[in-house]
Amino acid sequence: MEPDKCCESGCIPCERDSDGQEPLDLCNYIGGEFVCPMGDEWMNVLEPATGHRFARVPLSGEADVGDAVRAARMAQPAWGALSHSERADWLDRIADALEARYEEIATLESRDTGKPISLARDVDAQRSVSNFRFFAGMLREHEQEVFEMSSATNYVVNKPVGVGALITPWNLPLYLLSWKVAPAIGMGNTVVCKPSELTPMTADLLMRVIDEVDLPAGVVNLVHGDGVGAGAPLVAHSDVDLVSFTGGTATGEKVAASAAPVFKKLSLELGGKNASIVFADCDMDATVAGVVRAGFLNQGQVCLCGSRILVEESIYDGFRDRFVDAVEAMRVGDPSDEATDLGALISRQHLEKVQGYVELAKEEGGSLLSGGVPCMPAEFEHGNWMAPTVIEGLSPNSRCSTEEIFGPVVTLHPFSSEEEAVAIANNTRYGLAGSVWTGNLEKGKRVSEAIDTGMVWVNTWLHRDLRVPFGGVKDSGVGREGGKWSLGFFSEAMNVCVKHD
Ligand code: TXE
Repeated sequence: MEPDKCCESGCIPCERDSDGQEPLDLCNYIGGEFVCPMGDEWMNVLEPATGHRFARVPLSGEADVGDAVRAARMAQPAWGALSHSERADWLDRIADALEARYEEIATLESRDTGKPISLARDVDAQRSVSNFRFFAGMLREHEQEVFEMSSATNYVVNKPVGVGALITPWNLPLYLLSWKVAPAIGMGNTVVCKPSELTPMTADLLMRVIDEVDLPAGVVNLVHGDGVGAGAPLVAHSDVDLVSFTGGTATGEKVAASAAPVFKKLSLELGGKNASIVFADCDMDATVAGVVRAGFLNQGQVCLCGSRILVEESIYDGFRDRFVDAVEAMRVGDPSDEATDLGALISRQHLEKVQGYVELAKEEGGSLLSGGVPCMPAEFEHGNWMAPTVIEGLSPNSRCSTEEIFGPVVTLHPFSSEEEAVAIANNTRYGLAGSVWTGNLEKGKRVSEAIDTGMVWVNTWLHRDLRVPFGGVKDSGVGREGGKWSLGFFSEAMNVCVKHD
């Protein structure tokens, strides 16, 4: 059913925006139909760059969640009975249909999140398509594991887990949703998605694509809403078998507390406070560019961002000056402008949180080397703007140096030895990612392996191969997704042992 049909059932009319293309009032997608929520609570979706209303998202409740889980449960047996290659064909159809809307994805994502259009195109749109294609390829290549004994043969059957709850945040909306949906349905599960209420537009687009390609009804369902009203009942639902969650660590704790007592399969990808470690023997030009990108991509709102920059003492002053020059050369501005490097922060509340950390940094003894409020044209005066901010002079134990800020704020710290660099890098409750910059690859590998995180890059950052494990240690999460780890998480490995005649 097309989104506007739900208006005919007498519920709130689906307004359309000025270009007549996008529904302003979003609907849930349940059992292959776009449906209005049962209640009548809505939330305005604001454009971060202007503060203007962009759409309205339903604040669905327990009853909507119940319908979606029921639809997913009903669809699961038939979907789970398809072969890997049949499901791979469905993923490819979704990828093709998404690719046809590449520019639409980029535009919606940029408008909805405030990120620069170039980033939305090259990262968000590109990865959303390639996630479906990649997992289609993996499913086709997937071979049953066999373990021979002299007296018997073991073989492993990867069965679907059942109904999955997929909960995603606002920083990389479709990128992260597609990263979960593709392997989840690829392994024969059916799913209920709960995207961030702040950035629902591309999740809605994905549902329209899924509807357009005629994916069997109930395989992918979506319930819009906030964490308390829709996310929590979804995680707690007795008919949900697995939960894949990406978001803040505090929310992850609640999700784990709800899912663990009933033994739901659980994957948590949470926050980070990642270190970029710069050694004196690095290639200075490439390192400055790489560390700036690691610090400020997506306005610093990526869990992998390197927000603590540890610099070997002997080059500290020279690196700092070049780094600050490069940061100040970045253009903060209109997200729809191709030349923009940094757009707006996701929300007023988040901006205030990030600015609060800058104030705290001053109280903790830090000095601001750059930052402030950028001067924006009148049309952006109600947007959530902040210049990229560089702070030095903080103790590595300070709150600003150890807590996740999740904005365009980095702190610089000198170190005098490898051991000290590793100790500072590990001096946080988080353990997601990191990067090491050096001309000595042996040292790069040695230091990488000493850092307590799930992933480290040497002389690069966010250099992603979709086959590798992705996830964190300590308070950055539980479990791994990516490549065969995703296929493993979204399935139950069953061993069958057949005694030889
Ligand atoms: O995320 P939340 P928020 C970090 C970052 C940020 C902080 C809070 O530090 O400042 O988290 O951000 C849903 N049960 N990251 O509050 O609340 C919610 O509706 C089930 C890091 O925006 O974690 C949304 O769909 N679901 C992160 C999703 O959880 C619940 C990216 C994430 O929202 C729920 C974003 C509940 N009780 C923020 N409460 C990363 N790892 O990349 C909320 N939700």
